[in-house]
Amino acid sequence: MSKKLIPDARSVDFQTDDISQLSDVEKGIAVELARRRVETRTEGGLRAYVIGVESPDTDLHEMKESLSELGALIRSLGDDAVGVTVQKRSKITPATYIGSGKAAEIKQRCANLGVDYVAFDTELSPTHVRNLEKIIERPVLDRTEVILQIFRKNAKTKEAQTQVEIARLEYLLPRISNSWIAFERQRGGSGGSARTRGAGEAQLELDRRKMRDKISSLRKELDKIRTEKLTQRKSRRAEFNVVLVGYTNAGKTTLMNALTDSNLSAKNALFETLDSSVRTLNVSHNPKILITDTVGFIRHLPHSLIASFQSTLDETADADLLLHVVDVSHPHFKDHIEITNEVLRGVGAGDVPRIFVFNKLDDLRGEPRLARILARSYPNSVVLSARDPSDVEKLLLHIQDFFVQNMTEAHVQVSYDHARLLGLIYAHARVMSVDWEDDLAHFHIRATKDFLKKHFPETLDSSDKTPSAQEPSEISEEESVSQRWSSGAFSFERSKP
Ligand SMILES: Nc1nc2c(ncn2[C@@H]2O[C@H](COP(=O)(O)OP(=O)(O)OP(=O)(O)O)[C@@H](O)[C@H]2O)c(=O)[nH]1
Ligand SMILES: [Mg+2]
Repeated sequence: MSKKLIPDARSVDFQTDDISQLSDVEKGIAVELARRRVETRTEGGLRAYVIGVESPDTDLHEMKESLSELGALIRSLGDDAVGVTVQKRSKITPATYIGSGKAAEIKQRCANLGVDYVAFDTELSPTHVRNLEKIIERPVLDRTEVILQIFRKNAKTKEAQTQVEIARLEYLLPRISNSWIAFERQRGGSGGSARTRGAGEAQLELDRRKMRDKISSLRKELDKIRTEKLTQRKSRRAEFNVVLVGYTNAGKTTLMNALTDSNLSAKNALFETLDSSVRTLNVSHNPKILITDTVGFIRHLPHSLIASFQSTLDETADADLLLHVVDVSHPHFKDHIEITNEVLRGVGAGDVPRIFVFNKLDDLRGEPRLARILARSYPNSVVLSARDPSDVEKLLLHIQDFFVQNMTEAHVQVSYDHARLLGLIYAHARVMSVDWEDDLAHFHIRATKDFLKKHFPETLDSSDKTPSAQEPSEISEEESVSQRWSSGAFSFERSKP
């Protein structure tokens, strides 16, 4: 059963069940209170109504997918999406985004369906939200706000909570102005007296300053946490670092659990994981191989969230290998690959070597050939089900294979004059240590054999100058891995958990 937000406003002396009987002032306050309740609740169970807008240049496929994703985001909050309206518009209405007639229609529909809040599948300006709330008489959220709420609900560690709180306050900062002035003006009657207005604006400035102060103190806290994390990350420099990346709900955590016998929370929900976790892979290998599970991606990921999750995403850019996990049972998995690639490029991880892990093979109803097509189209990939232990073993071998075939350590010297080469080292190799001496820098690096072959061929012996495992081969990747494994080319053993 849904909890009714608007009638709850009676607990602060609204005398009637039916908000339409309230005066405009009371309605405004009731909606404002309902909004605060939606924002600060700790449980789901609300009823949401979803709105999409179709313009002449809208890509219909993209719009449908984005709308159904908004429904999934709402379900991940524990709420129900009880209806949807898509309005066709040739242009956006400046005051209300959708037409005011359509907004009035939506108000009626929401009243009939007992809706608690309306979620727009777009980014709304503070003015849009204020005007829409006046007409619809319910809290109006945009996609970013829904995502922020999920992040808030799922952040468990101090770092993730601080990152989310910064993103939330930054989102609210330009918005409190309107809600506060509207709230104050409603309190002072329509338009408000000059005195009320003055007081409201002074209060607004104070609130904004408080918010900015809070953001900067949270940033300082986050910097401290990051410094500690950086120290931890530096201490992991000697190990190989693998990071799981991919669209949200692709199965990253399920794979992490299967690869490392862990028990992290994996659910059919979006953004279940926000806090990164590091585990050791169950293989005896020197150096150790560490694996990190982290936050997933989605289309239209708010910029404020990307910015506040920068340090988490830095781990991705710093990795030796990415496992790009893809849910192939999803009809639009190719879009997910593109969106993930785009975010990876944006955080500077575009060039990190990667293996595609096409997951949920067991759920590929009616597509028996897809596994073969994928393996052929993506040479450096594994097609599997995270639920099948023999498939997980196969992935483990693939990861080991990658490190044996591709990565090596070397000592190289570069003169200060070679700024470009110095830049390339920092961009494409892992610097284990560096000693500056006279006009030479002595590096101890770990890099792909391809990188060394190109820039420091003298560091490789002749057997390493053969083509790398990254390049597509005549036989399928799967076959090549198992052949090399059975031929005893590896020095790995599956270690006891
Ligand atoms: N059928 C099937 N379901 C899977 C498989 N792998 C994962 N799942 C399910 O997919 C859902 C999402 O799995 P997670 O491991 O939480 O996905 P994630 O990528 O970590 O998701 P976020 O942390 O939310 O970004 C869960 O319900 C898993 O049980 C698989 O191989 N086959
Ligand atoms: Mg996860």
